[in-house]
Amino acid sequence: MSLLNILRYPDPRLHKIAKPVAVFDARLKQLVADMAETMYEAPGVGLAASQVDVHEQIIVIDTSDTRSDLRVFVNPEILWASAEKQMYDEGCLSVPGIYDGVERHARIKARALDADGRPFEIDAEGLLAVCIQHEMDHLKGKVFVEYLSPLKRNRIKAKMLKEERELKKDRQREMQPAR
Ligand code: GNR
Ligand code: NI
Repeated sequence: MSLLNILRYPDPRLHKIAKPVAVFDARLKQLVADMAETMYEAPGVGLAASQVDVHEQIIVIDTSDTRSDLRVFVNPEILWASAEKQMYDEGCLSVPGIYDGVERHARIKARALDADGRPFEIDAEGLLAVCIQHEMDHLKGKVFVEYLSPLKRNRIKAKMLKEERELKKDRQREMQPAR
């Protein structure tokens, strides 16, 4: 098991389109295990492979209070979405510290494959429905801040780039011998 590095917005690699998984082998199972470990450690309720620079259609989600209900979605599809929308204050591990309202379908029916390649269907509402839609956006190269106004998005981008510069400085300082 190992923790994976999570790309931070506005990293251009977050906008790559994920390809369907064709082979359900040990490599896929290891990647899913590492994504789950990374999600739980963060901590987050979901993680898309795109966020760890793997551009394949793989998502892990756990919206349970006990953090003991891991769901794996490979090659997910939305089969049905309610006309009714819901507004939810979203966050993203690729945009740490930013939370804002996004409107999405209130209920969905989705189809996906599990880590063994077996198909399943799921009806979702509430946070799970939000999370599935948020993660499927990542696979299409879309980050939730793209639903916000250009003004908000540009402020978020500037804040993230400033933090990036400060993180870089900190990392360089760590590399210096103690004085
Ligand atoms: O941890 C997460 N919380 C969250 C809260 C509201 C709506 C969506 C999410 S997903 C996010 C983890 C993440 O960035 N997944 O891509
Ligand atoms: Ni996210």
